[in-house]
Order: sequence, then structure tokens, then C-alpha cells
Amino acid sequence: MRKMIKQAISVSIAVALLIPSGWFAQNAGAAVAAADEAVTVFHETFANGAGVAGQSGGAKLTPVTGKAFDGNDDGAALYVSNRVNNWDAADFKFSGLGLENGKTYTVTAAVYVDVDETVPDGAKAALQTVESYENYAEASYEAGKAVILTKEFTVDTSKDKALRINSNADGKVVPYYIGDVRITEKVTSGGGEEPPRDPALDFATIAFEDQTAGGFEGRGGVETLTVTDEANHTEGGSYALKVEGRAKDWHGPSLRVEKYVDKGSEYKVTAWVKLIGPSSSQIQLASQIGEGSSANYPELAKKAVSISDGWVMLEGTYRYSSVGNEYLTIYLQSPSADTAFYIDDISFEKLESEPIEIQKDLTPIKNAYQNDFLPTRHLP
Ligand SMILES: [Ca+2]
Ligand SMILES: [Ca+2]
Repeated sequence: MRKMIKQAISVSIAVALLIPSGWFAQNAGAAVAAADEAVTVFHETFANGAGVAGQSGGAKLTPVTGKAFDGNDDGAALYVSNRVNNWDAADFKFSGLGLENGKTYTVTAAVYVDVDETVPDGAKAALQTVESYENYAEASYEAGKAVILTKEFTVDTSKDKALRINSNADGKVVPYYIGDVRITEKVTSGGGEEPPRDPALDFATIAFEDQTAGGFEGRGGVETLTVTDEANHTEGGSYALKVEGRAKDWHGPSLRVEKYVDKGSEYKVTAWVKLIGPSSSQIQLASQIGEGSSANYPELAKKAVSISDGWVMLEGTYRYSSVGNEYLTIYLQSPSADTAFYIDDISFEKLESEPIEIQKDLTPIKNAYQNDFLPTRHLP
């Protein structure tokens, strides 16, 4: 297996995946997949600023809007300027990307140079992993044109700590835009299909009007959860769930949700909360993915709340690229252990606006576009 991976990498280095700029626009809706099944593990549009991108060398990184180009329909991009050396660039640390050592990923990045820039002969956009400078891909800059850089690579944290999007030496002073960075993971690279999952069940909003806890349990096992008519948020209803007796910041009501999740889909989680005490506190809505040391706890929303606020809505979204070995929860907690509160009208809604990121039976990209690949050099 190890040998096969090494061979695959060698082939990848020898044959850089240079895709004409028009390709991305025509195929913007298709997953860029190098295997039968690819899951997006990181996607940066720069719509909310620089994100996890960090400065390399003396580059200046400036989030911009209104700069639409092929592969960057939303116009939001990161402008990389003030360049003197080819390492004056943007770095994306593996830790910030959420990449794991030993795993194989494919990165695809859309890069653009302004139409009025002077582009020296031989100047090329480039990406690689640093500090090894391996996993190199490049594509010629052309003023006013977008290029798509793509590369499959295996994370080796003994050699590398980040992904760098820069230029070759000939392009060292050319300022450029990065419009979109997507990283996918081959989830079947270990061999064999994952067992099929049942389609997600519909989630009915939990309003506690049936006077049950609706599946909520104390996350710490010591909390007191009581269905009560002391408070209610539901229109025409009477009941809410009272949460008290917490002893730790992470204690609170928790609900298993894996049977409501289609793997790879994005969900909107909404919970209404009413503070009981102390007079002000903070309440967080989060999700737990998996159990034990490998669990993740993405925060979905948090708010500072006062008793006088009455009912307050916490809402956030999360894409379940992993179903945590069939253990997923949504839960509420508070950094102060003495916080007590009511919850009501909890909903868990699949968002249909985004494509499902897991696509099976895709033609491998190197086959689908084999006539579009050009031979290229890679740096030693
Ligand atoms: Ca963008
Ligand atoms: Ca209610």
C-alpha cells in the first residue's frame, strides 16, 4: 500500500494538473475529485475576509470584493501584493485547514492577475507544501486571466506545516488574487466502500408540548432536566425544558442527531433559550462529532444573555462531513457552571441550498480531462 501511494505521488508530480481557466467556470458545480468519493474538508471563498490565510515573507494580504473571475463567481478574493521574493505569498497552516498527518488531500485554488499588470516571461502561479517545497504545481500567469492550481498531496508534518500559494521565481513581483481554495479528501483511499447509511429522518421541532424531554439528556449526567410550564416559547404552547443543576461549563442538555443527518450535508440548528440565573451569563450552542479523544466540538452559536432578555434565539450551521462513527449531538452549555436556563423550539434543518459534497461514481479527473493535461516541470 505504501509503495502504491508513493508511485501515485510520483506520477502526480511528473504530470501536473494544469487545467485551462475556462474549465473551472464550466464545471463550477462539479466536485473536483481524484477518487470515487471526495469530501470537502476545507473551503475558503474569502467572503468573510482572509480566514486562516497567513502572511509569508513580506507580502501584504488584503481581502477584496468585486473581483469576479473564472472560479471566483462571488468576487470575494484575497489580494497578495507588496511582493519582492517568490515566497512573499499566502500560507495556509495545516492546523488551520484541519488537515491530518498522513492523510491524502486534493487542493484546488483559483488565482488571478489584474489585466493591467506586467507579467514577466516565464512567470507562473505556484503552490506547494512548506517547508519541503514538495507537492508542487504551477500554471502560467496571464494578465486578466484566471488560472486553476490543483494538486493531490499527502500531509507529512515531519516535513511540512502549511500549504503555500505563491509564484515561481520569474513571477516573484507579480501581485495576484486568490479567489477560492477548496480541499477535498479521498475517503475510500484505504480501500473498500463505506457501509451505506439509511437516509436521514425528518426532524420534528422539539417544543416539549408532549411533556417529554424530546430525547434531551444531561450531558454530564448530573443536570436536572424538567419539562415545565414555568416558561414557553412555542406559539399556542405551554411547556419548555428547564435546565438546572449544572456543575461544569460543559454540562447542559444534549440531543443525539446522527439519524437526522445525511453525511456531507449542511444543517441549520436553532434553539430558543431563556436565562433563569444568574442575572447575566453566556450560553453556547454546539455540536459534538464522535466520542473519545477524536471527538470534535464545533461551536454553532453563542450569545451573552440577561434574564431581562426573555427568550433569545441561538442559531448556527454546520456541514457534517463526518458522522463521528454514528455519534452526533447538538447541545447547549455555558462557561459559568451556575447558569440555569430554559430551552424550547429546537429545530434541526437540512439546508438544500448547497450541493451535497459527497459524490459517488465520479469519473476520476485525470481520466475525464486527460487531453487537457500538459506536461510541466517541477522544482527539485
Ligand atoms: Ca471567492
Ligand atoms: Ca414549548
